[in-house]
Amino acid sequence: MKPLIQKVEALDNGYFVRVEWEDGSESCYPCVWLRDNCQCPNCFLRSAGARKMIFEDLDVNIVVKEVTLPDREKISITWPDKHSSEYEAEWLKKRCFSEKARAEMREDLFLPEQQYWGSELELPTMSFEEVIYNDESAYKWLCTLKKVGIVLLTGAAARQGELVKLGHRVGFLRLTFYGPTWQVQDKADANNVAYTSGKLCFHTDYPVLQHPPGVQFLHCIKQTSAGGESEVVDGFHVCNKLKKQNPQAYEILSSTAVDYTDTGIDFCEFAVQCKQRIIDVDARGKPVRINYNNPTRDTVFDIPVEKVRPFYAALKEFDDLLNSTENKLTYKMKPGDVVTFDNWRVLHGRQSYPAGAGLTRHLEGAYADWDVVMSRLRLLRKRLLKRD
Ligand code: OGA
Ligand code: NM2
Ligand code: ZN
Ligand code: ZN
Repeated sequence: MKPLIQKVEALDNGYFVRVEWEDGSESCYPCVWLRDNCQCPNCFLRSAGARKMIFEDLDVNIVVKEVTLPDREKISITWPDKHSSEYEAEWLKKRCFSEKARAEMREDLFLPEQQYWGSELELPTMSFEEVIYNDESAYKWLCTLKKVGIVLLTGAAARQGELVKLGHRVGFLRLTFYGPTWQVQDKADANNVAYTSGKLCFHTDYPVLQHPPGVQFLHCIKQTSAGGESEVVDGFHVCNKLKKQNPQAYEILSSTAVDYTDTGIDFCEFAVQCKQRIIDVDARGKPVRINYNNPTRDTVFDIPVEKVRPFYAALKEFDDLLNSTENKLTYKMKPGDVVTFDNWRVLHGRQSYPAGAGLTRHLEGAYADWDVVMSRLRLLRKRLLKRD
């Protein structure tokens, strides 16, 4: 159902072009934007889908000389320097500047809708095999991962290497100082608290990196009989609760830069330092990323002395909410389970387990970036729905 144009005219001394659609609705386009986005081969490189025109050649005060409607599926503009541009109706419609059209485009591109959850969540579960081999399953997996923040995949082999397959499925994994994939086991002289048999309180992985991994995969290869249970909690849901319960605590956690540190040797030697706000918020104050890992929070704390105790009080309130039974979800991974989750949103932890002789528990872990995961999601959607 292609949109058709009824009428086109220049407005405001040629600074705007107004398009009237077949259904009576209208869209208004600034001429500077139209000229900037000319789709002709001189201005736009089709093979790259990218602008070729250089910004220095754009007259930001440009007006149209003439605008016409050669047929109802496109408009044609002649510019004062005789350059001419054509714009297709469908292309224009998608780029309409109205609040509604922009919101639709935003939703299409970024899938911002999220479903917050508490302990009542039934872990979305899918077959690992199907996600690997079936495009519809892979698409559903990634949509749920984006919306709910967590999906359990079952039926992977109980050996190393399954996450590399999942990495190929999305594109590629994110390399860090702990290697392309990493082994969560009780290790002698552990270079990370995760590599012990101790309890891991709710955390997000790797806040010491300036761009922490967006997505995490944990594959259970061997599970201990006693202990080792997993816990997850929706960090954004808890943020909302904290904001209501104690706006000041929320303010402190979303404004205080906390020092993180990680030093050691693994994939190679490392000495990483970073400052992160535990609750990262966007310009409107909405949480966009949790950066919280107690073991790597630095002993160095670069804030004025009088702000230290209020900070701890705020963090205690947040941590208590993370651990409240109505918010957290507990489960125990079985060999062959792969939990995939939004590491910017979902905090995870594990119960301690007995440090026995020999290997009693083994998970393989890996990271991916949201850019890569969302790119795969869009490509799968395009292929499945045959659209762009
Ligand atoms: C980790 C981690 C969870 C587990 O290694 O960062 O959270 O169940 N592991 O061992
Ligand atoms: N591991 C599991 O931030 C962190 O140190 C999380 C990372 C060691 C790769 C743990
Ligand atoms: Zn052009
Ligand atoms: Zn972790």
